[in-house]
Formats: sequence, C-alpha cells, structure tokens
Amino acid sequence: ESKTSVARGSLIILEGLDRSGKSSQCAKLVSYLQGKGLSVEAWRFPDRTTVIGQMISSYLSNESHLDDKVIHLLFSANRWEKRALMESKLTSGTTLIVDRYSYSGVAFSAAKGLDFQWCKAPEEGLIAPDLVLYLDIPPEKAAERGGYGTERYEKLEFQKKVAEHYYALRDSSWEVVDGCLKMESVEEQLREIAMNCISKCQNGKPLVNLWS
Ligand code: FDM
Ligand code: MG
Repeated sequence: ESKTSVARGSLIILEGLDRSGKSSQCAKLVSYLQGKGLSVEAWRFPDRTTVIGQMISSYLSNESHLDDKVIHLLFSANRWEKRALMESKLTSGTTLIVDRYSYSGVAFSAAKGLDFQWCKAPEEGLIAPDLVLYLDIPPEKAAERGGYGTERYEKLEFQKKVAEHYYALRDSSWEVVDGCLKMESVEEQLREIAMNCISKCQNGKPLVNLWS
C-alpha cells in the first residue's frame, strides 16, 4: 500500500535583454513540452494581473513615479505573492516556464545604480530555478530588432548596463544560448536543455531556495 508520490515539475526561467526573443521562445517551449504530454504552464514576471502588478505596470508605462528602491521591492513582492502557488504547482508535478525572474529583478535595479547585494537580499528564500535559459544577444543587436517600445528601460545605454549585471549573476543553473542564431535553432537547443532538466527533477533533484 505504497502512496506513490508525483514526480515534481521543474522551475525553468528564461532571461535576457528586451528583444532577445524570450517571450516567443517561452511560448514555443511551452507548446512543445505540452505536446510531449507533460503538465506545463507559462508564467511571467512581472505578473501584471495582481494589485502589485498593476502598480508595476503603471510605473513601467510612466503613468506613475516611484522611488528606485520602492519599485525594486514591489517587483520582489510580486514574486513573493506567487511563491506559495509556485511551490504547490511544482510539487504536484507541473513544470513552470517563466519569462523573467529574480535575475531581471537584480540586473535592472543594479543598472540604475542600486547596490548589487542590496538588490539580491529580498529575493532570498524564493524558489531557486532548476534552470535559467539566458538568451544572449548584444544590446546593439537587440536594439536593431524592430526597435524598442516606449516602456521605461527600453533604451540602448540602459540595456548595456543590464547585460553587465546579468553576467555577474550567472551560476551553475545557467545555460547561455546564442540568441543571434536562427529562431528554429534557438528553439531546438532550448528543447533539449529543458527536457534534460525536467528528467533530472523527475528523478529526485531537490527543490531549493535562492540564492543557492
Ligand atoms: N523588470 C522585470 C524589472 O525591472 N524587475 C523585475 O523584477 C522584473 C521581473 O520590467 F524592462 C523589468 C524588465 C522589463 C520590464 O518586463 C517589463 P516585460 O518582460 O517587458 O513585461
Ligand atoms: Mg518589455
């Protein structure tokens, strides 16, 4: 009379500069994995659907102004408010493909000049990703791709600083993929790396917290 426990899902994050192709690749990866019969959901941060998310959204579209530290903590709180749901999805066997996470949180705020360690502190205790897929693209190339939008941060000089801080955050959970390759080729690499990660998690790789 053994109680079979469900193999857990994986927490897989996509990170990269604006226009690196993250959002399209997230969608492609989710449908590929679902097509394999896996339980998979697409998530993104900021999650603009919550009350905190709406404050963030209005800040990003320049409808409101907030102190740099306040907006940093709101981005973090927006992840904290989803932490419990995230954990229950993962432990019940659902894999989450997430467009941005704590790495965006730190890289974008540090690019404004906030202290790097101060930026990392509120992320401590959130669930650590099993895999971070970083779509690597030179800021100049990203800027050429149909240009940036009108939201805050979508400017070349700023994105260059963001890229530097992203590099400082790399750890063993990261896989850097060349975002300048053809879309299909990026897609294929992401599939393979993600499948590999999912099977490790199914085979008992433990869930841990940031920053470990
Ligand atoms: N961003 C995103 C941050 O500054 N901090 C964060 O914690 C997160 C998750 O918000 F410029 C920035 C990155 C980007 C902007 O993201 C909105 P999307 O992916 O374009 O919605
Ligand atoms: Mg954007």
